[in-house]
Amino acid sequence: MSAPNKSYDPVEVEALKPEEIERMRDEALAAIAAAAGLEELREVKVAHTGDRSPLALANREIGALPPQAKAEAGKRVGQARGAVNKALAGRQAELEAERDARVLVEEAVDVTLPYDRVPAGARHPLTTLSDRIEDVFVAMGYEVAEGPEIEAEWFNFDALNFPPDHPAREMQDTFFVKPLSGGSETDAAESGVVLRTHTSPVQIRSMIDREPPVYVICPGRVYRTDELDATHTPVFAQVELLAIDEGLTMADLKGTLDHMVRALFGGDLTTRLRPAYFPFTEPSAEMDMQCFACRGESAVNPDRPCRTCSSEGWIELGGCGMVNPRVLTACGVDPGRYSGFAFGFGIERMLMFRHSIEDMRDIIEGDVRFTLPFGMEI
Ligand code: FA5
Repeated sequence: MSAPNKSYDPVEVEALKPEEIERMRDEALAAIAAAAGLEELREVKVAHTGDRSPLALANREIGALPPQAKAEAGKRVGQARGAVNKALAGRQAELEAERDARVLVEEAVDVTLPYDRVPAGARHPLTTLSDRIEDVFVAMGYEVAEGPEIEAEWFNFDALNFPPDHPAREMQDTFFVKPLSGGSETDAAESGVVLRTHTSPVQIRSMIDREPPVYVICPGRVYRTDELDATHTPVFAQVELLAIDEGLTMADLKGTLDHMVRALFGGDLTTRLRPAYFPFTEPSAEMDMQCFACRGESAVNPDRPCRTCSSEGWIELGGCGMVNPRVLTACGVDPGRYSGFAFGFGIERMLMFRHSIEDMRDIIEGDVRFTLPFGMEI
């Protein structure tokens, strides 16, 4: 074992001289006090307390000192490091407080300022209702079909068994776009042009475009020269339903209508058919649904009047019937093999009785105060 190095003088170790330790401490304290931000303080911390900092390096020298010198040198370095760490923590707290105060000012929100965002829109209740109706039929396997709003007279009338001079054409007051060209009224190419008065021409287009069986639902906008009033508008929306298959009967029509009103209005509501006339269906009927508000009770109980159905117990919904064989023939469908049913109604009227809307003008005027309460139904 070698003898301790008695000639070793700790005072001679440069880094451990008291004035040197003081200089390191003061340099660190000055750098800490001068750090203007938290990022800068982080760098100062690494430089003056990290493994390669002057005080850390001086600390390492202590291990090589003889025992009698270690305590004093350790105390001196320890005090210097303690002072530096304390100053660091103090400056850190100061800078954090400054940052928080600055963020509060810089990111302050003036909640009294008027907002500039465009309010979220809502779908129009007519669209929502039309989508719901489509959903009911799509769930039964029907396909959604569409057609043009500017329509050949042949599709709007002739193919639907409205003969040119027949008074039935007067049933729907028509906007004429282009009169007959003087050619044959049995040919779409030679036909006049109208704004379609109903969605029934989409029946014709669907039968011509598809091989039977055909199951389509045709929603769309239609036009009539009706005056705008509480129950009429010249532009309104209809939904048409068409089913063509082998062996379809009025019972299938009735069952389909019953299902529709139950799906849309709930419960075990029923429908009834009253004789009517449409050139394109034979037999034809007007369809009424049982009142969903009083369930028919107001008609038999004078003590329970009902505003929804005017105490009739029934609400008129639209026209329907078995597709006239002449229409099938005009579309190239063999009436000996196929039969079908059709149904059409107005969406504005359904929306009116569904939500107790008294004036149709409220629906079409586009005032958001009317549409907003219907919310953002999808
Ligand atoms: C038709 O338009 C037939 N195409 C319906 C049809 C289809 C019958 C298939 C048979 C088979 P109508 O002209 O009755 O029928 O009109 C149907 C519905 O449109 C009416 O019940 C009513 O709800 C709505 N309607 C008619 N005129 C207006 C109008 N000016 N404003 C708002 N809704 C209207």
